[in-house]
Amino acid sequence: MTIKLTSKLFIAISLAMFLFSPSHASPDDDDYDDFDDHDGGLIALEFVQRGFDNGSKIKVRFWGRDLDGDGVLYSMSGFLANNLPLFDPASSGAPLPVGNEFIRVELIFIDFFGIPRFKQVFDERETPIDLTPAFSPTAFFGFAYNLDGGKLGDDPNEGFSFAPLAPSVSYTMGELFKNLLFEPAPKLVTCGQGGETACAAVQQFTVGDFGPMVVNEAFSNKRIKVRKIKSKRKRCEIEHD
Ligand SMILES: [Ca+2]
Ligand SMILES: [Ca+2]
Repeated sequence: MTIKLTSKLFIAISLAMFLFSPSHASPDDDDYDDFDDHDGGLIALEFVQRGFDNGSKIKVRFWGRDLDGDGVLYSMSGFLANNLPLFDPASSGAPLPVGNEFIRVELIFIDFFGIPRFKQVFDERETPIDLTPAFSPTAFFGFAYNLDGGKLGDDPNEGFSFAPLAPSVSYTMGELFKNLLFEPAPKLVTCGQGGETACAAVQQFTVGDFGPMVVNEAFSNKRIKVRKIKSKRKRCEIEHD
């Protein structure tokens, strides 16, 4: 068995263990106003990804700090950093940088797989991203966005992996994570390319005889325009529109 297959099998087994794990934080958490921004370095951004079939969309808000000042808001669990390159046959297999600059992300899925709406919250203050190579409930967390005011996912070094999310859903975007999708899904590309390509995927799993099985999936190739979160009032408008 190749390293690639071994790694995939390991991830499949690991994901199965956490398929039905509870949310990392209460979906009703509403403490984002408590963020300390005394140094003015708080990054508070939001976007909506559209372009899925049947009008499905995802609303996302996230908070973080560019701690190393490299102009990229970056987060990569130790598990992903060490295993993600192995999925790419053209890759040298070198680990990605491990680290976390994320504080919190809120995701609202609308009209996916017969579910009108569900919300998922990840908060690093409650469930820290595991920076060790070992598997943990945050092992599939990864994110990279160039803080140049541009779109998210239109550069090959960008993307994210938000998983596992209840109810047994993963949300993956960008070329950086193109090899993370469970097959037979297509490889992800940078957003906005034409044809039958996709830059983002939502996959829903169930437990099969040999590990997780994809039971539903949806794709989008819509570019993601990122905006600053300006006020609580605006936040509420978005939540209830
Ligand atoms: Ca950074
Ligand atoms: Ca970009």
